[in-house]
Amino acid sequence: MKYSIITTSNPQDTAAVKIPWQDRPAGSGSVMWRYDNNPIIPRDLIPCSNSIFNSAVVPYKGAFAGVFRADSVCRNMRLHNGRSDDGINFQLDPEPIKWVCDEPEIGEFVESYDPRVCWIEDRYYITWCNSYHGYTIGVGYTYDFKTFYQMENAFLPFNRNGVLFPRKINGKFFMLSRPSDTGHTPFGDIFCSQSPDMVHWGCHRHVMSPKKGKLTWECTKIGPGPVPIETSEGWLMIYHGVLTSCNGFNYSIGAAILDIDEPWKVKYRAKPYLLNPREIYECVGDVPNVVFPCANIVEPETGRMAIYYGCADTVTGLAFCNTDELIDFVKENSEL
Ligand code: BMA
Repeated sequence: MKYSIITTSNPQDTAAVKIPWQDRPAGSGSVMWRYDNNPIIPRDLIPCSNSIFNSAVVPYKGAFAGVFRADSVCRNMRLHNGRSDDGINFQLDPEPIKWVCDEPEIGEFVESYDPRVCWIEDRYYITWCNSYHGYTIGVGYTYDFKTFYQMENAFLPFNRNGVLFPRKINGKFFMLSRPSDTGHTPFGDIFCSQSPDMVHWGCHRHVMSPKKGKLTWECTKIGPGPVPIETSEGWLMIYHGVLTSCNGFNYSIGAAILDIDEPWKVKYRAKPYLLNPREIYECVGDVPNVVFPCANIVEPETGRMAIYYGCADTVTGLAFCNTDELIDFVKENSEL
């Protein structure tokens, strides 16, 4: 490999699996390509679900585990625990996760969505968009994907897309997020915050704004996607960007590289998107024209990367890229 991958998910759990993979289709010049049997998770995999999308998967004990957003047929947004032997075919618990929480004020939430799962030191942390008098970032953890513990919310409302870095930086936990409003938020920058204990968050720093000025794929708002990957070139951050067309929001996937020690500093930012809504399952669904990445799994030896993304707020898709190629793409097409 040209660049090295330093921190991804739990190294033992990552080494113990064969990550989902398909070679780039013949004739394609795209830096990111789709699994040819997408979507991998249908909207009605469990009896109560209207849709399953924007979900997080990690290698876990020789197989794959994850936390999944399943909106119910009553259109309540909930998080469900799930498993897979191959990272492609999943079984989900039909009942939502019941969090263990010492603080009833925090535990009584009504909605939860868009989870991310991040291995740090000794456990898998989960961050999600949590309702507490408005949406903010919920935080919890699990050791075994059986018992889930809920901690304090990270921020005041309104905030979405809380994404942890997979190790402490200069002794602190770091989290990316996207402050927002009460509705569908026609704006949004990525910020990063620091915490000594995963409870108290501060030292907030601005990372990136949408590309305003002219119509770009990310001119309305941007938000962090999967857990950033530590590489020899910096933190590789995959994110979503939104443009407002005459038909409403259109969500694509992009990438940037952040400084290792001061990750609010952007070193490179690819001008083109990596993937945009164009397949039928990305363009037709409850919210048309959405590709929304929430997880990636990387094989450090080969740089193969599998990306899990929500499609049209309805089903879950899988895409692939090669980390060396993605880093070169971001560097060669960078415009800050
Ligand atoms: C965002 C979130 C995401 C969703 C997206 C497109 O605000 O609600 O869960 O995928 O909008 O609807």
